[in-house]
Amino acid sequence: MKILVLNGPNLNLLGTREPEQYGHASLADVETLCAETAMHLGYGVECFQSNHEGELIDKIHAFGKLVQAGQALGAIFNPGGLTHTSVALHDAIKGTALPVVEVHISNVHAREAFRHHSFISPVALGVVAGLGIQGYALAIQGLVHKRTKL
Ligand code: CA2
Repeated sequence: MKILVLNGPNLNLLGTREPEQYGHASLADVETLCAETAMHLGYGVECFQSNHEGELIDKIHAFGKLVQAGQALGAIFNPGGLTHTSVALHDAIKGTALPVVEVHISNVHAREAFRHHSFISPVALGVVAGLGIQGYALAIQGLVHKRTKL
């Protein structure tokens, strides 16, 4: 049984710039943390990052089918800057009924006003923000708890 760890635009840059905002860990570190967290809960992960909205949508569609087939639990999703702009990602999550926990490394509500609105939150099971990369581990725990009542 798999959990999708989905990261959007520019998150491949983690660990290279803006450490005051996003810390020092790389995307590979995030993915290792997610794999270890999921493994302890009895799940596997598929990790995918893209800088392209359409590729993220295709992955959401594919995982929505896997969830319907009972082969995946849902997704942890940091949509990056697309959080604040993308009706298409909102529609993809809603249209596939993919269970998603939205994650942000930084506390988007303590930043610029344009980061305060999310198109993803209304179609997410829950939201984690401002807890650094540990938020990904907490999001996996939350997804498993909400979906299995573990
Ligand atoms: O806090 C988060 O996780 C964000 O989703 C990160 C996005 C930002 O647009 C959202 O408002 C909040 C930006 C991702 C870019 O990540 C970088 C990491 C290192 C260096 C440059 C960008």
